[in-house]
Amino acid sequence: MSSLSSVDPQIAELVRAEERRQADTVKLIASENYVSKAVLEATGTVLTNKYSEGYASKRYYEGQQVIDQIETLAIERAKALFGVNHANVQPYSGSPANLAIYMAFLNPGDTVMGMGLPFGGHLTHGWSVSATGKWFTPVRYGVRKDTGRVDMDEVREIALRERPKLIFCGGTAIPRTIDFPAFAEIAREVGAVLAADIAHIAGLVAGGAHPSPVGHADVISTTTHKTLRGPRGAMLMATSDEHATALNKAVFPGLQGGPHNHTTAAIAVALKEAATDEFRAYARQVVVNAQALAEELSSRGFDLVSGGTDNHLILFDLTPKGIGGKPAAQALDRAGLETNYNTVPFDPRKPFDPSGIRIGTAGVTSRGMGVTEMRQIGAWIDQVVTALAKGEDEAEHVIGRVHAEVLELTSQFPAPGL
Ligand code: DSN
Repeated sequence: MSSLSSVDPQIAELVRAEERRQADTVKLIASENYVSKAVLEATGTVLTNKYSEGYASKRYYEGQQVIDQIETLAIERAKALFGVNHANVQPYSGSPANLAIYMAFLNPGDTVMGMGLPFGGHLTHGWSVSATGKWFTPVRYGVRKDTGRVDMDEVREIALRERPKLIFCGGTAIPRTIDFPAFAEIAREVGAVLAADIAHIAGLVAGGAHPSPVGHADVISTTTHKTLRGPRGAMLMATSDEHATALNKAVFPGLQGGPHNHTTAAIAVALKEAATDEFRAYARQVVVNAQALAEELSSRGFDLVSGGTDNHLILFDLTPKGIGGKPAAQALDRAGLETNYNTVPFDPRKPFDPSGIRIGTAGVTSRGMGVTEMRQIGAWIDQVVTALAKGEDEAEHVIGRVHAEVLELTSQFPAPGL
């Protein structure tokens, strides 16, 4: 970063500080990961200088000799990795990708059905504060109180009653396998388009550690930076060619201008990495680690939504521990354990001060950590939370001790790309 350091030492120092912070922290945020050095390098290239509205061989600016090849490579790799006929790699991120699905299939006011945000859905699945909830007519499904899982009979009942034109499955805080065939059957029954939002689990799907929506969902949307371990970006895919034109038109010119070509290149690199045996082993280990961490927390009296996990994600309710999710997440962060506070299903508290915490194992698994480290992390979470419940003085002492132990662990497991 020699040029950055000389032109803007302030920003350069802040970037270095963030790099140190990431190196020294156990990243348990379920939607984050560490990209490889190769992905990082592709992101920081001259491709950022180029405008390329349109699609390969049909652009609105000259000079696309190279960009066309890069975007085509990314598309071909996405098609091969996920086994789809169509891929669009231009959406800037998950929310614009999902908005493009509305643009492709719905008119303003049409009904969309998605999982409610407090149950693990995403804002863009029709939640009230999102444009998708304001400009369309949202109906929601949730999870059962007794199981913490989606009840497909209830989903079917709501769909038959409300007749949505679009159904979303998937979300941001779902610890269990998504039943794509069951959603597809319901969508077919009511004549809806089924969109599978696999942002969280895309790396697990690619690596064979979660069933694929291909052949079930009409459209698949995903970010590229979570379990898939690419740059911040997104993709839209379709099993058949039927929806290709509608999706492409919705992304450009429907919603976006020029694609971010440096991101497209980095997505292509990440997709190449995800097609390896090494990545398949990584995806499996992410799930093994999550299940080990879930067991450790469960054995220490934590109340896990749905009782455990099938994927990379664990959601727990801190009510039985006598504290809220937010103070607990803040205390864990001071101890070097990075999480996010999160609503839990039927949460009586507000989203900005909810009852739960969401964690995931994509990042720690990228650092090479395994079951032994998961058990240790579970013990640290318990120690910090238990101390916090007793009061700040007790917590300060425990946080200091855990933080020193976290630094010792992170020094043994260097993060990729840093
Ligand atoms: N922010 C993402 C997540 O954390 O799951 C969803 O948009």
